[in-house]
Amino acid sequence: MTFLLKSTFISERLKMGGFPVLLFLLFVASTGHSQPREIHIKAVGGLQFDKVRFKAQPGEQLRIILTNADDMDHNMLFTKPGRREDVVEAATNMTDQGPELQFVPNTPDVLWASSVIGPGEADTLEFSVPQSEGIYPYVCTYPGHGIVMYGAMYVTTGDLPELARDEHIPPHRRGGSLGSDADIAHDHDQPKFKWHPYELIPPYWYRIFMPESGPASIAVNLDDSIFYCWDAGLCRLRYIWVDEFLDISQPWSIKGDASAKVLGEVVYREQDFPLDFGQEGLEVQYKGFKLIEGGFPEFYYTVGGIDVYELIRPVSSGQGIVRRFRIGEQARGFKFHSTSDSGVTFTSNRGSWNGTELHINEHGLIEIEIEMTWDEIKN
Ligand SMILES: [Cu+2]
Repeated sequence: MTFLLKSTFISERLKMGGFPVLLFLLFVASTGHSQPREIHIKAVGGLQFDKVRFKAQPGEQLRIILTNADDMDHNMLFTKPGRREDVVEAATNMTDQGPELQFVPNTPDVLWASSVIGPGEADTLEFSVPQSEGIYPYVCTYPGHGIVMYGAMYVTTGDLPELARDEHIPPHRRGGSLGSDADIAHDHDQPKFKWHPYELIPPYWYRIFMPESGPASIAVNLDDSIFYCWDAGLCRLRYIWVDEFLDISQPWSIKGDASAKVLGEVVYREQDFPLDFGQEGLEVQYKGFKLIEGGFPEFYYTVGGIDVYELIRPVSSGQGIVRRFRIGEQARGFKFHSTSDSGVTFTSNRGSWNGTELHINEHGLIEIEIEMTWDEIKN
């Protein structure tokens, strides 16, 4: 079939004189008869690709055969050099659209992407390797996987760096073997593999299934002692807890909607959407988040078209958090409803309190900080 098409093309070119034919024959000679080189990569237990790096020649044709040998869903995206983390963040911010779009964010940073494949399934990517040499990451953007499940395609005619010092592969793979969890797929109850043998420095976050929250939850570790769960579906804080962060072995090792386990003690649960712009039933829309001011997530959403940015940080001393809201100029004042009987003390740098309600009667851009503190939990 392919041959036939090429013959037709040549015969048409022949009518146009010798020069294009020569060019075309050169083209056929260089690429026409070479099959793409096949590279087999498996998604395996412990959120990893069995192959964490490989070398490719500039311009070479490749066929990547991705097989899912794990017991949960995965995908695989190649990104432009240095763009892996941005792509993972963009995938995280897809929320509701994510599953439909195979968790592939719409950004030019994504070069090629597979579909989400379930256990035992496979998908194939075929492409010409870029001419420009560089390190092209590949990553699984299934929720919660991107921070650990990745590898690197080295487009180079030179040598690869020493494995132990390769910054472009997951730290736990620099020893040269898989994450030594061969039996995790058969042993859900006692995962032997530690997900993060390297130290994570807060603030950091997981996009993960959380108890008492919607499917689009983000769990944030503020400072290793204060943590919160933010629901990106409803655009609101769900709860705050202290002492210890999460047990994440369950949602990462079992297919389905198992939740992470909150390890510490919950000190606050917010009962309702806290902002009141004086109108019922305003539509709340999640827009994404950005890491700012020391790596803390600032959430961006709209309420009836009014821009809201919410940043949560720990208080500088003691037990508590500061929530900074930046409200767009479309607002004509608003109220903040604190959850009563929560055992948490609320103070703010502007507005006036009326019981559990904070009234802000200002127009234009408003930036307000609300401090929430609690007594130390005694164990
Ligand atoms: Cu994955």
